[in-house]
Amino acid sequence: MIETKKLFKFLKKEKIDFFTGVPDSVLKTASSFLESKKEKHFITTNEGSSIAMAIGYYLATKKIPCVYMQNSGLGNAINPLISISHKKVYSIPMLMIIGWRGAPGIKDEPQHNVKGKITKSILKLLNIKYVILNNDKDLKKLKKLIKFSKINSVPVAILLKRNILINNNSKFQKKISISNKIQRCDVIEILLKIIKKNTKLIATTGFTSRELNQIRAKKKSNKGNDFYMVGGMGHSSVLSLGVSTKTKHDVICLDGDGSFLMHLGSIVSIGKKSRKNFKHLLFNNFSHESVGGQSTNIDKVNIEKLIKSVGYKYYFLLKKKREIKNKLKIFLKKPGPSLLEVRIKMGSMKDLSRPKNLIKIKKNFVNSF
Ligand SMILES: Cc1ncc(C[n+]2csc(CCOP(=O)(O)OP(=O)(O)O)c2C)c(N)n1
Repeated sequence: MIETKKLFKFLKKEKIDFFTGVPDSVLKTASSFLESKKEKHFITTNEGSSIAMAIGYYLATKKIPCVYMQNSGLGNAINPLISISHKKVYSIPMLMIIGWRGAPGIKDEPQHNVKGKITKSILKLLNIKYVILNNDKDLKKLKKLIKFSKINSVPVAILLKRNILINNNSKFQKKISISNKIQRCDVIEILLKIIKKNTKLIATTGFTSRELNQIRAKKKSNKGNDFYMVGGMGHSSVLSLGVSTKTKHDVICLDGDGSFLMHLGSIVSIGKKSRKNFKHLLFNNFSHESVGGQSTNIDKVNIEKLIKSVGYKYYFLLKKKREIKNKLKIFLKKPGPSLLEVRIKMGSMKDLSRPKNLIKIKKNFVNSF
């Protein structure tokens, strides 16, 4: 195990003091630590942007930036990593800290097992040297690796498994709290009761999928068919678009603000291509709650103006618990493309399970048309 503060102190000594990335539960303590370093830290909307931001930082300072991400975000990062920072293109040095979900030997979810198994191979293919940090002693290897990055002007990486980075200093364990009363599950429970029988529900990565799945397990409603985006964060809306253009039934995308922003360009496709049956329900808690509650930077965004400017017809806002049913009914009745922003507080259902048997889930969904 490595104390988070110690790692950052070490990086500072190595003159690495600019950080950008997308949060991950494995790196939760690092996020908390960085929260106080406003000037030196920026959360981008996706991992490709983090790499690009880091490249920009290097170009302007000649200093090595640090990019952090979950290994599933390597998919987003790969384009600028290959096409800009690669040794044979612009040769840009940087240090990546990668949360290693699904590392061999560690029990994890199917989507993480797939990526976890090939994470080292991906880095090898990209010619990115890495160290696996397990304890303080490994910092020596990291020192050498950073030197290699500087001398050869190339990206290098740290792989961190779950529970390696620890925090014995509770001072920087801050929780964001938003003062209103709605919880995600309150809305989902009512939604399932009032939708039409053949409605298709597509839920985003993290707690939204898990809560929808858990509420289904209680068998309180048999209306609607679900598809859970256990991975592919940020793509639930455009996947819903794909479904909605091929069915007459209502298609509701249950999105999160982090996910909504991750591939924001999708709303342009939705505005252009979607039909009346496309409904976008955005659970906005201003944070990446599923991985620790880090900010998504959506606080200054005028969501209504944004979506209307790309062709959505209606925008609704739900803030009060007593209005849930009414607002949902109006949202479902009005033709799409439309978006209902639900301001939710942090907090999820207790003992939250995860969708199991994904092939069965897919079969049920496919056969529901
Ligand atoms: C490409 C990618 N990057 C990062 C993650 C890790 N991750 C899983 S859920 C999540 C937060 C999602 O935030 P939001 O959409 O706002 O939903 P909330 O967690 O608040 O319900 C993150 C960052 C991931 N699964 N995939």
